[in-house]
Amino acid sequence: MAKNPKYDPTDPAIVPRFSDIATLLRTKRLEATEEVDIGLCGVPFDLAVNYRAGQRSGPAAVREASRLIRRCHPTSGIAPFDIANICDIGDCLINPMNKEKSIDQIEAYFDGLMEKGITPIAIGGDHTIPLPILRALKKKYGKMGILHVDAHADVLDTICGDKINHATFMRRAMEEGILDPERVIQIGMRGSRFEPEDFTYSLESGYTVITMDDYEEMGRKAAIEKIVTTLGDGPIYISIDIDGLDPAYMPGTGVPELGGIIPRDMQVILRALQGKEIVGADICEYAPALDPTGITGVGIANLAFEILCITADSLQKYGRL
Ligand SMILES: [Mn+2]
Repeated sequence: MAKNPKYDPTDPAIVPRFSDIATLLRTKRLEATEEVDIGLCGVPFDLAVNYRAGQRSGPAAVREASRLIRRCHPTSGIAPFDIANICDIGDCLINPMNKEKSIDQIEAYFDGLMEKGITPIAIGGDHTIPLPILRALKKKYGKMGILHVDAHADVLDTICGDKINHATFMRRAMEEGILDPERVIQIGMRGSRFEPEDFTYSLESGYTVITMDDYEEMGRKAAIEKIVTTLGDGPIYISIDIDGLDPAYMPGTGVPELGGIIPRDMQVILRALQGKEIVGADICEYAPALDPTGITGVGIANLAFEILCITADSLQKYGRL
């Protein structure tokens, strides 16, 4: 199999998994330059959660869990490292003493990636980080569709009087004209609510919402059809709050909710996005201190590989390599 001459991935068939320094999906650790097509990066920010913190340690733990990942997708056959120049470009700088400065730093960092033509796949960090990421992407792509996987709709106006935190990004992004509401799909919503109206903003804005009750009624196949149809044509972003998945499989998160998406279904849903114009993605809310077995980190590394495969394929299809 021909390898991209620009890139020599670390092959676990040659270099043992337990050796060397850990990187995201075993890619080379390189600076974010114009040579990079897809930048895997960490955003170690957790200053805007209202319950259990520790998501700042997510990127480092996903690097360790990435040791398991191989080079080729088992179902699609996509070998992303043969298609695109994919690197671990390190972590976005944040200020652990200042939320507002950190949000600005994150936006500026992703502005820089856009200028260099790098498609980002970010590992959080709490679920505030999609807002500054999407602000940067909007300057390049305009309004986007989004697949938002989460136990919570993240459309509250405020928590404790605060407007930018891990429960508000899907509202702020709409207010700021970042999202095309007709191409917004939210899936996985469940759990007790603050108020009966917690989801009203989603519905009034025209988002398509598949709660876990809906998902169980309609089944995976029909849900995938709805996701694919809603996202339609044009640029899409993928944001996974890991609490969208069932805490039996993904316990290492700040706000676990019973009765979520199982990892197998999440894999199949992501595979169904092959062919879409994917412009960026994140997986957030992993708190390794709450993950004693490390299984959440392993799950996230595998979901990041799923996203990487469809993203590399997308860049090739849309002529962005
Ligand atoms: Mn969330």
